[in-house]
Amino acid sequence: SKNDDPTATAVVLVDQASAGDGDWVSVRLKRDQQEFIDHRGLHVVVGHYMGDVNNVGTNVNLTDELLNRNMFDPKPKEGRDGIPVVIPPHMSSQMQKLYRINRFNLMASDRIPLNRSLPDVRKKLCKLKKINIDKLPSSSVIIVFHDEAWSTLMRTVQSVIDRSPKSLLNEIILVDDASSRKFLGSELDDYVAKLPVSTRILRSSKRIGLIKARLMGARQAKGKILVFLDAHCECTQGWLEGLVSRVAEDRKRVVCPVIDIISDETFAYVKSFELHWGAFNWDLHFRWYTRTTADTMKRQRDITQAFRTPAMAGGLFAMDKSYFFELGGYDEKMEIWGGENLELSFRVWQCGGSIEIAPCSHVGHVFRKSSPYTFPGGVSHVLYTNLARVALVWMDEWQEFYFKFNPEAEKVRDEQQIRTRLELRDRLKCKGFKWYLDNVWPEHFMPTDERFFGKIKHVLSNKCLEKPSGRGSLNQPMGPVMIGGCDVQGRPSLSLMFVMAPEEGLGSGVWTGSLMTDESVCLDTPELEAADEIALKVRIVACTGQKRQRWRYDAETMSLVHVDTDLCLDMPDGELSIVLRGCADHASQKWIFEQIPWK
Ligand code: LR7
Ligand code: MN
Repeated sequence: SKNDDPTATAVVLVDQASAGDGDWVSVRLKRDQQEFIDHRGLHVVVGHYMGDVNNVGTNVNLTDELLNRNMFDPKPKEGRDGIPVVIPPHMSSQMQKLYRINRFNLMASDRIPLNRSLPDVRKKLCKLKKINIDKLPSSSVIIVFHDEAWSTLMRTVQSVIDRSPKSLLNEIILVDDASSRKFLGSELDDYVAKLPVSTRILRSSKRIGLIKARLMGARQAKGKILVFLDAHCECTQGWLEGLVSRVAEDRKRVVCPVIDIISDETFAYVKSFELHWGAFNWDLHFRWYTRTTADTMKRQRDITQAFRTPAMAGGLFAMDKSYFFELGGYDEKMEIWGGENLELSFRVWQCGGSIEIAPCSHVGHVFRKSSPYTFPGGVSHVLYTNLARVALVWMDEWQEFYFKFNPEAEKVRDEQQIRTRLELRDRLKCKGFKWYLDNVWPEHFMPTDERFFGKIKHVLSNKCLEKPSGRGSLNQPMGPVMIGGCDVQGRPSLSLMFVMAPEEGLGSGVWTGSLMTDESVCLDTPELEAADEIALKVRIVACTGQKRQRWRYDAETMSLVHVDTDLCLDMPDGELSIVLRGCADHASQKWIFEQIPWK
């Protein structure tokens, strides 16, 4: 039915291997939406729909050919030492077709042997540092998967076996979250039975999501330490010792490796910086941030030292098994994917533990640009349910901030039953979110009662400063600060918000400090090679705490002065760029700090 008949049911079959990204999304289903993979491996969306249906009607039968596990025999030298795989040009159309199945280059992965060599990417000092493994406890490595490709899954397993000291590896537990691909059934059973390390497969008959799948694995684990990995990882030399030695010293430490990048295109192994730490943004999405220069200097004394991080990425970490359950495992009301990483991070910190990154432990992970699998119930319902639960249980008054600016989460807020998680928080006598922000993440950019939070309005044009949409390294926003309408509908208003923690306190008429916004970026000086009154565009870059990012706002004169240069923020007539100019009592230099209630 093509019209808005509310009783019409659309059954849409989309061949995931030949449909482009987002094809099925163009079907807007009104209610009762369900998604699943049927027995042929087809992505099925059932529900009542409205509007146009595009790209529907082709129902290509793909499965047996395309989902077959080894179309290409691995070649012994392909991908060795982590070098990129090059696919011959004549195979590129098939390569692209295969890419869509898992959202990574399956053809490249299949050509790499399961036991490929990898460089030892650790710093020299890490290799020199001797860890006495005789007294270390052993681990259960838990890998959950839903319809993972054979070659990535088995390369994860093989790298664990090949690069872990025997005495530290108690077992490997694979948790199959209701995969539909045939080769993950008895063929997988037969394969793991022959592995030299005890490897068990636990299977869930219905889709439970990665959170409950990990719980299933954890409950069965025999090792003293739980080590979680995604199903498309590769471990490098020394990875396990680096993690376990830290947990063994203090059972309340949760320890993450440095996560290196396995290219989704070429499967090259790319070492990533050891200086990143994890936190989140205003939408509660996990983000990497860089440490400040001062911090880096301090660490120079011993670069092998583990460092603390406010949050973990979620997939790769080691934790004492008894501590994991003492602390409440995971929130079992969380579905499929997302949010559990922040939930565990907050819980560990607020309830007396710590999270750290061990720079001498490196594990590669295939980063994907999109998800290959279905989210039963719909992506946003799943994700925002999980994030709403994080906010409700752990974030105290900051939950109001989160819900106020994230309407998708607000929608599912009242449905959440969180009593048992709040009881857990009580029982463990956990500290509040304010404590977390003050002590674990003092560099944070969340609004507080002591801070200005709101828009910065240009008096003359009635427009507001806005965070740039461009992205720099680490995917942080970067570029010249923008100016735009202060109340345009349909644009996320969060991009207009700035935060300042005035050194003088909010009560006084003059405020000095950095002007931060979401994702730890700050209003910065333009490049000042020719520092005079030549108009130079003011930029937004990563916050560093340096002098060049200090600003002084005078509510009376309405001027915003760049402290380091004593120049004023200006938007010259008729232009839409923000510059620094010699201060003058000119309307183009007048700004209003418009405070917005954050909770
Ligand atoms: O329903 C599902 N059932 C599953 O078993 C959905 C997923 N899974 C499996 C899946 O097969 C995979 O092995 O769960 C694992 C993680 O799923 P991914 O690889 O699709 O997730 P991701 O790498 O995109 O997401 C990151 O955030 C997730 C939030 O829930 C999890 O915490 C992932 O473990 C996490 N991955 C990492 O931390 C790796 C480093 C990425 C970064 C930064
Ligand atoms: Mn992953």
